[in-house]
Amino acid sequence: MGKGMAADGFCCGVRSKDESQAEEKFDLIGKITEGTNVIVETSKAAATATMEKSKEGVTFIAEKTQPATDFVAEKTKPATDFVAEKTAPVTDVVVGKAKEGYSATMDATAPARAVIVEKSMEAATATMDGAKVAADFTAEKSKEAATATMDGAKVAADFTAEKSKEAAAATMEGAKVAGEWTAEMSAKAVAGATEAFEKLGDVAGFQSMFGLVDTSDEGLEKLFNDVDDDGSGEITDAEMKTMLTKIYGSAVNDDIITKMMAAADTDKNGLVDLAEFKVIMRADRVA
Ligand SMILES: [Ca+2]
Ligand SMILES: [Ca+2]
Repeated sequence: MGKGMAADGFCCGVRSKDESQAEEKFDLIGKITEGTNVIVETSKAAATATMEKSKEGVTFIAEKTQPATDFVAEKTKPATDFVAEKTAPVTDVVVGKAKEGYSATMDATAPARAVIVEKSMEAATATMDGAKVAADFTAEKSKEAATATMDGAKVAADFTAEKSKEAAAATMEGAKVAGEWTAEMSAKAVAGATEAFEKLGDVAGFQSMFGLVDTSDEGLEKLFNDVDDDGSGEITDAEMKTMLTKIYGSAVNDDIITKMMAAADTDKNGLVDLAEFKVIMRADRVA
């Protein structure tokens, strides 16, 4: 209780007007609750009764309609059976005809299918044959081309060999002619030198065999060394002959060599030394 209520005198054992009103309200709420409970209970009972009655109704209807349903079923069964009985042969016929149609189609198309297979085989065989012919043709042509190439190469090789042979023969011929010409010229030179030697006498002849030379010490030493092939410091008959053969291209007569050596070899030892060579090359020099 608040102080405000205390101010109204509610706490002093005396029922105030407000307190009486609150009690009335409380009673009223109790009555409402009670009424509501009655309504709920009554509704539940009514719903149960309705369910019960409906069940009874459905059962009743089912009971009453069953004979009718049976009657209808009984009456329609012959019709249904009749339909089934009548359609069964038709179904068999349809299936049979379909089977027959398939067989007939297979039979009818068998020749055509056989022809297609046969023609395919023929086409395949023809293709194989064509490819083989083409391959054989290519191989044949390749072989021919290879043979032609080989033949061409052989002809070219033969031609080259022939021309080489001809060129070699021509070269040999040319060399032979040149050799003969050179030999002829050498022979003439030797003959000329021999003739000059005979006319000039041994000393001047000796000089003429070497032609015009440098008669200084240096020039004669160089020439002497060229003739003295083995560098012994003395010239032998053989060394003299070798040098003159070099100069004239042909062997000089041995008689000339003997005369030249005898003319130069003043100490008569059979050899010509540098001093003897210088003397004879400078003696009474004929231009
Ligand atoms: Ca010598
Ligand atoms: Ca000598």
